[in-house]
Amino acid sequence: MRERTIRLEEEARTLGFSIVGVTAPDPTGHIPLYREWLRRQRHGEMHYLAREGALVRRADLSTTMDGIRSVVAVAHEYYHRDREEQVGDPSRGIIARYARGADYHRVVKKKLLALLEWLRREVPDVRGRAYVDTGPILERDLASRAGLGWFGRNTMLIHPRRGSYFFLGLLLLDTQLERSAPPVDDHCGTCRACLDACPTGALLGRDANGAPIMDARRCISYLSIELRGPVPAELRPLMGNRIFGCDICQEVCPFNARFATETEEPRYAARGPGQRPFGVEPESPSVGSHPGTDFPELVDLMGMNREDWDAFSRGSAIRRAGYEGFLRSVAVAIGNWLSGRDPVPSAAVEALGLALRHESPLVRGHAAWALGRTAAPASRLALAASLETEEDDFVRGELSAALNGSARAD
Ligand code: B12
Ligand code: SF4
Ligand code: SF4
Repeated sequence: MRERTIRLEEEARTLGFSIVGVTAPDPTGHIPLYREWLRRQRHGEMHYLAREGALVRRADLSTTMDGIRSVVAVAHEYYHRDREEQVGDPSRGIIARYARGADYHRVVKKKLLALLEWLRREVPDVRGRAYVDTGPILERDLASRAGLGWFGRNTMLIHPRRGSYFFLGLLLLDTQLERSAPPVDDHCGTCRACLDACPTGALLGRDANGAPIMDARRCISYLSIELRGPVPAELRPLMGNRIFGCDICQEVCPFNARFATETEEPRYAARGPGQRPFGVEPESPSVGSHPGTDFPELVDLMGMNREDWDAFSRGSAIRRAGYEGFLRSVAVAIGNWLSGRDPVPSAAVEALGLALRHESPLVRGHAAWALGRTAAPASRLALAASLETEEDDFVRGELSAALNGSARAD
């Protein structure tokens, strides 16, 4: 059994998984914490996390797969370095590293299925199921038990010599494999860098049991990807130019500073403007024009129509935000760029002025908020003109607040 586990780990590494571990499918002891997290509404509008049937499945893997006997956990790394000159530029949007290239769900799942195929040559009748963020499974819990890392204060699973820039994937199997490595001890020590750096105060530290707690309703990743409605006004200025996801609590973690290495997976590289996503065949409909995922210009993003969005988000995890949700975050970022700037970048005011006529009230409302971040005459003119014709109550509220100057920092 030990031999087989070793060979399986070797095969997983050949497939590109840098960390591999095996654990038993015992029920987790962490459901009380999970329930408490839900009771306090810290999951926000992620209702799929709270469905009772799914909770039962999270608690006990045997409800997901009959006859399950082992779990293989793998890590697939996606880190790539940012270009210095782009990082501090507020006229560009930051897309979290994990979403700049091809959709990881597909990439990791395909590799997991290849691993299962390999195992079938050793154990012909083995049954297996692959999961990558695709089912009600506590992936970090299982991966920590398989020895892939510890739960950092930022709630990420961190490996002591690889950091945390990796996706997790799981293979549930009905064959017995030997457990490979013991769980990793907590290495956070007295460090609090992630708690101090989180701009929105989403990280709440550890509870009495030592579990790291996040209020997802405040996390930029949640606000820019999962939230469907308006971003709470008090959180908008704190999002800066993070338009999809957020890496701040990983960027400041000393284990990433020390160990993060460039990914070897070419499909995770950022896409340039107009580039076809991986997995989209040349004969499929035109990729159209889009600004790319490598620190794109906010003004270009704001001008995307639905076709551009389709080309931009196809085959990418970015699609989850939806067209309107994504433009909402872009508008917020432009507002943060405009704030306190004199003279104001006229291209930004123009882009927002056009967005005041967008078909979506969500986009129009956030464009109004963004224009309200500056007292520039062009911005006030656009807001006042819109208020005369706007009929949607939410947008009218945003226009009035913007004209009153309540969104301005000065
Ligand atoms: C919902 C979700 C989110 C939500 C909520 C995140 C959160 N921290 O809970 C939002 C949208 C905010 C989010 C953001 C991100 N996510 Co996310 N997300 C998930 C998802 C789908 C479920 C997580 C979940 O159940 N959360 C609820 C909490 C309560 O559960 P938990 O995090 O597992 O916490 C456990 C511990 O608290 C533990 N516990 C309980 N008691 C105790 C006691 C002790 C002593 C200890 C140590 C632990 C412990 O038990 C809990 C339950 O198992 C998972 C995939 C999956 N199916 O697991 C991906 C996942 C966690 N996300 C991932 C990623 C990459 C991200 C982002 C980095 C993306 C980005 N750049 O924007 C950010 C990171 C933000 C952050 N700091 O967490 C990866 C994480 C990989 C890793 N190395 O950890 C996952 C595993 C997806 C994947 N397959 O790769 N995500
Ligand atoms: S991802 Fe960003 S907003 Fe969310 S907890 Fe980490 S630093 Fe805070
Ligand atoms: S930044 Fe510090 S406290 Fe936060 S997860 Fe990393 S080591 Fe732990």
